[in-house]
Amino acid sequence: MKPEDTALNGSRIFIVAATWKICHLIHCFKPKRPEGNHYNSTSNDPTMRVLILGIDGYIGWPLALHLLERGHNVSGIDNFYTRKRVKEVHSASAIGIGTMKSRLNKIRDETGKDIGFVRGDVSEPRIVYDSVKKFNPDCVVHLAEQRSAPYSMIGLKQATETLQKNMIGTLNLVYALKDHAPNCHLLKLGTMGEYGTPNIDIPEGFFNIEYNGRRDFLPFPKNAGSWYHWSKVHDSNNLMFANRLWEIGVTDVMQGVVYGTRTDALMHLKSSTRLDIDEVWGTALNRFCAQAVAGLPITPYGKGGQTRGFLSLDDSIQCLTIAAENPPEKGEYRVFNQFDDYYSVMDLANEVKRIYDMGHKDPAVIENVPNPRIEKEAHYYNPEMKKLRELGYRPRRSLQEGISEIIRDLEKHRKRILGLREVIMPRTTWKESKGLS
Ligand code: USQ
Repeated sequence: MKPEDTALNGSRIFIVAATWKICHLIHCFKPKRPEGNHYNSTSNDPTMRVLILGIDGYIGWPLALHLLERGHNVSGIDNFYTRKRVKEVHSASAIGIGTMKSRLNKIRDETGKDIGFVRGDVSEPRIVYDSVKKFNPDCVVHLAEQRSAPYSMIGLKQATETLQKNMIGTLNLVYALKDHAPNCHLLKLGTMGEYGTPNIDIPEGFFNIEYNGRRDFLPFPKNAGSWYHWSKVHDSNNLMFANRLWEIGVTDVMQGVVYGTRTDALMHLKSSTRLDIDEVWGTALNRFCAQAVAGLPITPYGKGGQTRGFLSLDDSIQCLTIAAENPPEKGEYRVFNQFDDYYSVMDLANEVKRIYDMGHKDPAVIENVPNPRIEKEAHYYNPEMKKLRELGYRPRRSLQEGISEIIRDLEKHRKRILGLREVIMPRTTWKESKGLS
């Protein structure tokens, strides 16, 4: 894709929508039962013991419900870090989620099954060691990291916290697995942002390179754009090394920006996941929908040609489930690029406006605000995404459906969103990240 192609016009949106519909009709993804978890080699039981670090989060909670519905034994750890830090920037989830206790009780009432839960911080080695030893997981899904790029750029304190917490949590986990569950699959959430926006195609983790007449198959160079994204790069390096040392089976997921409010399991079990829309914790498409609903301008930063991979929450859960149920070989380190399609933020803003305007008499307004980040605003972008498709991933929600659902769901919480108006417009700037103060 050339730079000028990044501005997705109406016809591409239409083609994407039509192609998606056809794919959906043809493939209509049916989750297959695990074909046998080779980590559980002593039994033919296809169900797994899955430990989710960060179970209270946007992805952690719906993933727990989905895995539970698929018959797996699910347990989780969380220290409510996101709840606490979101409150600190005077924000809150746009959709109320209740306490962990009330969530767990409700799921028990709905399903008759329990999700195990430990309140704790994975940057404390004892918490990770005790949980791994006690639960003896077949798979650990590690989502318990500080996940906001703007948060990591507020200042030195937040940058330090992000780098320390994220890297130490992952380090604790690989040591705990080596000592107590060496055959467990580590499914770790990284980010497409690790690659940056190079002027060549982005492979899935590794690429063939020839230099001075010699060839090798090497990790693709990383070029992240925030302390947060760099923390994930450092994690990936540490995971590759732990894998080399102790043969821990790792899936390092390079995930794009996730959007949406719904998954099948959330709907069946009448539960909700958090949805952040403020300038620090909210992400692009969710924010654009919230801005339209709040009557605020939709804010593509700068020229808006920044192009990223996106996927719906439902697809994110589907992909993580596929990865968990199809573990790597013993000793394998593999990288999955995880997104449905890629779009420029300007195209997404236009699409949110188009969909919002169809159902409302006051049209949404788009305002290209000065970019608070340091990033390219027009660039080549062509990441590969083959491995998950080969394992059966088929997008289940189109972009248009996702946007309509977010707008509908947010409208039910309009009053709550209006209360967050002051924290929606961007304030955290990369250049002015605070030092010692
Ligand atoms: N952006 C706007 N307007 C907004 C908000 C964001 O134009 O109001 C732009 C940003 O400048 C950026 C792009 O949208 O170019 C994506 O920003 P984002 O805030 O939606 O996402 P990002 O900071 O990259 O991080 C999010 C998640 C992170 C995840 C990452 C995937 O917070 O946990 O790893 O998406 S990815 O972007 O592929 O690296």
